[in-house]
Amino acid sequence: DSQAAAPTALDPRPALASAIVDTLVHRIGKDAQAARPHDWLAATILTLRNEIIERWMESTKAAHAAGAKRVYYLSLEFLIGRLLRDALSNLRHNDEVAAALASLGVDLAAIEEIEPDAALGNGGLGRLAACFMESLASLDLPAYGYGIRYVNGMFRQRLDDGWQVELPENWLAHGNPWEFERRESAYFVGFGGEVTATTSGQVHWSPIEAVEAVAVDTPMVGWRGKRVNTLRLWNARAFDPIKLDRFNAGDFEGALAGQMRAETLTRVLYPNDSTPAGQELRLRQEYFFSSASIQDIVRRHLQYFGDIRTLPEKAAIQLNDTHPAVAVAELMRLLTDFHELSFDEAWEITRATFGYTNHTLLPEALESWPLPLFERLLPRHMQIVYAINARLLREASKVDGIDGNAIAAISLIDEGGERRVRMANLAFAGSHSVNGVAALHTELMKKTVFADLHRLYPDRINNKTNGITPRRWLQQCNPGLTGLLVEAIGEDFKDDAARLTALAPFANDSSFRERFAMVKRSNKVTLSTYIKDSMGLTLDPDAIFDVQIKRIHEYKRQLLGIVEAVALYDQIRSHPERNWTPRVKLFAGKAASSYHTAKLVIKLANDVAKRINADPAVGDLLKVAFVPNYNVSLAEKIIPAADLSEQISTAGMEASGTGNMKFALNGALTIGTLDGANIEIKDHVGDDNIFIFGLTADEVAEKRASGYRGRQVIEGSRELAQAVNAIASGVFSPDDPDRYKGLMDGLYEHDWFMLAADFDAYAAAQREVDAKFGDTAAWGRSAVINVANMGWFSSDRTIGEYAKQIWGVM
Ligand code: 26Y
Repeated sequence: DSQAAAPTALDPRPALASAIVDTLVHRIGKDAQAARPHDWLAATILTLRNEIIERWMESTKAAHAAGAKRVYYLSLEFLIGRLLRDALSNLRHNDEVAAALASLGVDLAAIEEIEPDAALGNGGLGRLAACFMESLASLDLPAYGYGIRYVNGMFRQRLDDGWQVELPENWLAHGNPWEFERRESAYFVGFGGEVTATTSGQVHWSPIEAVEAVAVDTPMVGWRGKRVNTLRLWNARAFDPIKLDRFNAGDFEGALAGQMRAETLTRVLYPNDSTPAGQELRLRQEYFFSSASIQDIVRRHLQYFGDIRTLPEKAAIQLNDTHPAVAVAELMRLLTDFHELSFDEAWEITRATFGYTNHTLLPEALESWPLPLFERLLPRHMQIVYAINARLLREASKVDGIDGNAIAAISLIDEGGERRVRMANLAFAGSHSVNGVAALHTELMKKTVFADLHRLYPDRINNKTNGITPRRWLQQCNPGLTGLLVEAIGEDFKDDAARLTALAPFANDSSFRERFAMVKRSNKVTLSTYIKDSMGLTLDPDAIFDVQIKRIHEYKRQLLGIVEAVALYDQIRSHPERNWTPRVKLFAGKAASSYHTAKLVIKLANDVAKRINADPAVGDLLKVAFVPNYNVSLAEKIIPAADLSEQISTAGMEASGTGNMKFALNGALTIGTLDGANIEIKDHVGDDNIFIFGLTADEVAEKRASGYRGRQVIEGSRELAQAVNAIASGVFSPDDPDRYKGLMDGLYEHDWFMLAADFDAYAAAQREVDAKFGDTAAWGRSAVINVANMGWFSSDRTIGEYAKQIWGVM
């Protein structure tokens, strides 16, 4: 609450403060005395929004006037997080607004903190889409993001006695001052029904069911407010919201059933990361948003350019994984059934317009739909898929070296067992560019999942190593480090992250390193306060902060980190006389609600933490914490405070990783495997400034092929055996001693993720970390060198490559 009085003529408040109060009064309907923090938040956003809207309109008009080609990023996920600080910082209004609010007795940081996190995504893929939107605007490229306006985004994670409990997160509870509903931009999206053809060959699809897709727009502000682009999210509505005849007959539920059914479509985000949802509702969501987006793109193109044949010259559509792959068939449908192009011409336009990005090679994450389901829901698209397939297989059969097995692998239809439509093959065939998200991942795409399609179209697969926006992931989340960088090398790096290389000489400047270390320590103190307040756990800010935060997944090997913590615990207890480096191990992340093993890993981390944190024999030498409800905002708090970044996936399994980039940019050293973008981080920061351990992707493949089992390795490693057996025998779960028996048996019997195989190398690398952390100068030098060399991982660089090499817009 504020003690501030309304401005008077005698005591005129600076313009901005008056504007905020004016908004508060006239838009929110409260005065400064009655306003609650949420009212101040809304008033601040609405005031700031005026400037954003003006730039937004200018950006749209300029693109129109120039007849510019537009980029369309189709993604079922946009993990954008909070927007106020982002907009304030990109518009360079932070200090002004903070001062204006302070004059009204309001703390900007406090209201920033109550803005809900827009969590319309699961993890890496969704956050990448958000970084890309910001970079597109920052590079002044006309672009639209298309997705779904989920009412319930990612679930909120609560821990009950260490077990994950999922709660709905209602991010729209207080309304959303950032969004604009565009009722005039609404489209018909049909499902089911049948397809008929006239004698003249005219095809007609009569859906049995339909919903209306209504656009809701959010402005995406680029760096220095150069440009504001649109994130267009679709809302589903019934055409006939209430059946009055039924209502009047007393059937209230029946009267509203259509509305309910339509709204269900955009109600929740599927909280599965890399484990296919498989349900009909998911396919409906995919088609709903793909169809609305393609209709919108085609309508805009015709309105501006008049001729559908020029679409590829004026529109580049990027598919964020296969989730929008049905858009390929939808564009084909519009071009052939409505714009009366021949199949061949439509296919050429489609392929020239689409690009497809693959984000995972995990076979279980590759989307495919049972053919009967696809056909029932999308009968016309099924026909189009068959037609595309016939053409594709005809082309393939003409190529030397493509045999029957290769044909079966290339086909859009998986014929092994229950017939299924392969969305990755559809996306591949329907695009002129197919890219991976890190160098290793792209090479593995060529060798594994897409080997046969690659032989057929050897020029199609290309690499675009991921990036992160340095605005959110350096400037906004780490003002302390940003200020120090400005003192050292000036402001240039803010416009071009590659200029961070100017920092390199400061690695050898001891007084700079001391100031750098002070910033890190201060960030650690801030995080410790948060953890103390939220979890009641006291941390030593001089300990090494060792952090693994990401979705919980077996291939990411949180279990390896936990087992190593147990081994370290055992070592500290056995050798208290040694000179141990105090360590805080932080974990955070969500598990898909149906992923039992991942949930058990969360419980184990909590059980281990409970026991270790309560053991006076280790005291401050080792603390373990699982921080609940990991999301973008929590990442913004944790990453600037990290000393050590854990990137320890089984080699060959993490397509890229992007958290790895955020940590290194904020001066943490990486301990990691030769996987995903870790390899490129190593190349940029240098071997001496990163801790690489473990099997390579090739070695993992060899071991798997040769029938590797964990047992031999565990029995040959005293440290590992002791830790695994302690966990298996219930040392950390005295209330249920067998809780982890199955989990540990899995390591003996299969160990698909090579935890045992990599354990000794990992433990040895951790002891190297300890030694280096004890050498303040050596650690500080490496940390500074990391920051200096991470500019290449800016998503501006990534988007520049997409723009030049895939989209043709730069
Ligand atoms: C099919 C459906 C259930 C599904 C939903 C979400 C499948 C996959 C996903 C999400 C995948 C994902 O987030 N992949 C990550 O993409 C990042 C951005 O490219 C990579 O950095 C990261 O390595 C990869 O796991």
